[in-house]
Amino acid sequence: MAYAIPASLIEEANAAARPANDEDFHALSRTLARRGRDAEAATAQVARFAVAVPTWGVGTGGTRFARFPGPGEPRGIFDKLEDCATIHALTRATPTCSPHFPWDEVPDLAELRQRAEALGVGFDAVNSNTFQDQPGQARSYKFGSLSHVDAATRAQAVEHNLRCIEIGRALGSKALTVWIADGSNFPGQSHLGRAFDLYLESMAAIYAGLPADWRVFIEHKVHEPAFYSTVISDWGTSLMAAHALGPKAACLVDLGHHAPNVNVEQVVARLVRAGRLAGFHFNDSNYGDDDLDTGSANPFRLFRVFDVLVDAELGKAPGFDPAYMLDQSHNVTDPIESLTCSAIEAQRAYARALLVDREALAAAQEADDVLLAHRIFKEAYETDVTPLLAEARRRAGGAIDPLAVYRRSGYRARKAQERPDAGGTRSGIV
Ligand SMILES: [Mn+2]
Repeated sequence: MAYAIPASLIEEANAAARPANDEDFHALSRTLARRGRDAEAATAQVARFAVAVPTWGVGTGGTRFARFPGPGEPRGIFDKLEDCATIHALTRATPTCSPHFPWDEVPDLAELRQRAEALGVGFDAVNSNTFQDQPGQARSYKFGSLSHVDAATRAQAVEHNLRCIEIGRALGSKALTVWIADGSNFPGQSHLGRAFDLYLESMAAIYAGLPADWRVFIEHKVHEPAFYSTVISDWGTSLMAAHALGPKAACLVDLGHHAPNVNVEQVVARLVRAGRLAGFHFNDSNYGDDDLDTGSANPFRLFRVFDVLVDAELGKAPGFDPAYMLDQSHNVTDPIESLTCSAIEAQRAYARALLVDREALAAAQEADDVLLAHRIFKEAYETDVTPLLAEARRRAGGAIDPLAVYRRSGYRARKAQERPDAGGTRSGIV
């Protein structure tokens, strides 16, 4: 029987931590009441907030230089599901995982669905992979996939995406996320216009295979691995593609996939306005697609993104039904610890954004009172919502201090025994 953190361990730890958190939560409630904000309402909303964990995120990541595997790493999708369930048990914020194919391929999809259900984990968007070659693959993606100049290679990439939809249907997923690495490294290497046309042609074939209640998420990225041009480089290209494909296509924003200094929250606002925001991949970055832990380097930027998301949620923006996922690489930490803290950081930014006094903000904006508008905005960001998040978790059956409970449980050491080292790769990104 695979080890799982017992509910009793969480309950015991919560009993010890509760008096202090109750005190802090009541103090915060009073502070917020003075500002006309309702701590109870925000707590209930935070409890409903959910962010998916990518199955590949529970394994140790790497850079293009090296990978430093940790003990007890998941050996396959069934182990990954256990780790995803553990994060949800601690945080109550990650009820679903986002699988990736062919990495998570198994012979029996019904078994995969049953195992996930038994662990209480659902399936969010399914991710396809045409950015690397698989063993025995007929044609290489070295020079592209959905936009490859060779029709047979494009057809192979389309087939793979259709297969992902088929897998997703068996798992109860409702969306396919498509990120392609297609692009060029040399000026002149690729016809920039034709590459986009070929992409649209391929995507139209994938779109035609979507069930009626499915969506396809287009994920753009300005650079890497192609460093001169990327076919789906930015939100404008992504929106053009979504419009060309139809109403089931929407644009996915990943925090690290933009040129330096791009105002990401404004990109989100534009896509909300267009009714085409598919969702958001949370991580953090200093330079590019760093895939640092969510909120670790620039929590204010994360808050600014959430401000737009909450504004859309409260304003009931047409078509606003975003899928949220953590998308980050854990190179030097225990991935479960990183994902646990990241889910909480996403909730933290969400809670702070809920606390923005939007009426007062709108009035200050209308009055051209620049600094007052900024102060109203900043006041919400500066609020320490830690006790509110802990209270939301406790009420949902999670841990007041998830990291402490995880470490006390000895989960990783137990998994190291249950999951002997499979001798996997130590090379970089694989
Ligand atoms: Mn992403």
